Amino acid sequence: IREQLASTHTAEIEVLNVIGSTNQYLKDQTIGLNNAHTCLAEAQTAGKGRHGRKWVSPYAASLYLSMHWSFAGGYSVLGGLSLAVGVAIVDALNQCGVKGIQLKWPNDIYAQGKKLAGVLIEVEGQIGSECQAIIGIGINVALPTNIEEIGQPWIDLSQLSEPVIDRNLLAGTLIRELTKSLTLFENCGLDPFISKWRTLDIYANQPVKLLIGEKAISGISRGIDGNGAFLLETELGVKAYHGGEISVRPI
Ligand code: BT5
Repeated sequence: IREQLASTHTAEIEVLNVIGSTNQYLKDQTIGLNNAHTCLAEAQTAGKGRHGRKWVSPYAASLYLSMHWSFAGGYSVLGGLSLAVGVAIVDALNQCGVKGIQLKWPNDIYAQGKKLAGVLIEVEGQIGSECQAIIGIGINVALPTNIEEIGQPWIDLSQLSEPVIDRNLLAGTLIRELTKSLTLFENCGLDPFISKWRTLDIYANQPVKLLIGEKAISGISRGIDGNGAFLLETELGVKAYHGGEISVRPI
């Protein structure tokens, strides 16, 4: 099914040098963009993560990519999109020979317990019954040794594959996998991605702490439900948690 669906889209690709943020670049021009329209940059001067956090984006050291996709049905159909994108990233990395990747709910890509890549999905206002999503991905390829403070343990592909992976090959593979996965997600939702996501879950059955604003709840991670919500087991039973304001930490 994936191959058949993929044949309906051709990605238009813009390759830029230094810009503020590839997500912002597409956000500034969503009207008129076709699905799978992609931009890549060599460096970002204002690379962003979630909730105003910064994505450290030195020159020619990583992949900075954003893809536009418009979803019929509005915001309500986008639950779990970052999980489907995570699976697409792992598929692309596997095809490029990088193994041992894990996913951390809801939007992080890890290797050897350190952050390798991140996903930032931004949704623009609804136009008719459609909403415009910008799917931003940063993957560390070979960060310089004098990199500025990142604030958490990180890893890059140069530490995971020898010789270091070619960025053009990775970009091409990622664009193909994303196009397939977003087409599949648009047609079938999160369902086709769930079992694979569960096999990649870094916290499967581990004790964790959920941070919800000022509140912290401890329990055992029980993966995700069919909508992509995080499942936490406490003495009160298993409860599903949704929402971008939630972070998960190991105990
Ligand atoms: C993310 O946010 O992980 C989403 C990152 C998305 C970046 C891409 S690059 C292309 C596109 N254009 C953009 O402007 N953004 C997207 P979050 O879960 O909030 O994680 C942010 C945290 O990750 C920071 O507070 C740091 O601790 C850490 N971090 C920052 N830069 C990093 C890097 N290069 N490698 C690993 N961790 C990093």
